[in-house]
Amino acid sequence: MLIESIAGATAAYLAYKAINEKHIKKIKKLADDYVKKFNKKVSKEGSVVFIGQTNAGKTVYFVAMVDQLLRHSEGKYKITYKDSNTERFVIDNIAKMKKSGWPLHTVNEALYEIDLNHKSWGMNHTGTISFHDHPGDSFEVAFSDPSKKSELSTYAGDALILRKELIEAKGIILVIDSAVLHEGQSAEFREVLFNLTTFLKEVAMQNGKKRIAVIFAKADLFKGHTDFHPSNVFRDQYTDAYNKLAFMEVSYYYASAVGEHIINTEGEMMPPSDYNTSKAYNVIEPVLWLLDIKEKDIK
Ligand SMILES: Nc1nc2c(ncn2[C@@H]2O[C@H](COP(=O)(O)OP(=O)(O)O)[C@@H](O)[C@H]2O)c(=O)[nH]1
Ligand SMILES: [Mg+2]
Repeated sequence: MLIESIAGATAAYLAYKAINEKHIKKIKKLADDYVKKFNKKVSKEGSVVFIGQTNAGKTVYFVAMVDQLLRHSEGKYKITYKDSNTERFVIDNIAKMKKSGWPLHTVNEALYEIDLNHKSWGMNHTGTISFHDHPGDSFEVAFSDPSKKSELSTYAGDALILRKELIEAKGIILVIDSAVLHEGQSAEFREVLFNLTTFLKEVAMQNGKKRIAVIFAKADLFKGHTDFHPSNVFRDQYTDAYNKLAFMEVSYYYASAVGEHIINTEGEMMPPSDYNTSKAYNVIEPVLWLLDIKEKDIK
């Protein structure tokens, strides 16, 4: 474990340097070596991949999305769980939410994948949606300022894999907590966004444009706040990130995986006791757009 994290950290440190030198190929090679050496899990090339800060709402969004995709397929497309672990993860977490609970925070690293098969122009296409769940803050490690981080962070190897997955992705789903935008300036969020979007711009310049769906999650928290528009706040307060994302093909969505919430007797915010994913909104549109099944909404 220690050897692994040191090797991962060294590789990730080299990758940080490579980022500064703007060598996307080099990062990929370092990640490939690391994956091979330690037999690491990595999402299938050409997948739609999920990213976002810890607590942004990725797990809740992913399980609601899969559940809604299953309900709405109606012959337009077919959903297949890649493995029983993914199926169990989705079913267990949806069951938990139906009992007015939230999914547990990630304890073990896991890769959850589903295939989405659809027909267009008489041809069959399969897209894979990958949710690579990391315990801890590999996203933050991957995109925080390298000079401020210990080179020997346990998550450095994961951070390297995350970059490789972004380079190889067909499309990206970036989940942002709307509450973080609503609360105002966050230095940590700003830094992570700056580094992430610098990286994505570089990927776009070197490997070509790809689609990214930015999800402002937990919209139900701001029901009735008609003057709060997360995409405007994002554009006005994180202008650098907004401009860099424009090097990709970007679409913004304001979404809720629960549709509405309740406050329980302990004063905690929970999914309603009659929860089902038909109440969720903007949870399948982004992925259908990323996989070319649905046109981007005209707003
Ligand atoms: N009100 C509301 N809260 C949410 C929603 N999604 C997530 N949350 C809250 O945010 C927490 C973290 O969500 P989670 O999906 O585990 O975040 P992750 O760390 O990005 O996977 C949950 O425990 C909930 O408290 C949502 O759609 N609405
Ligand atoms: Mg999670």
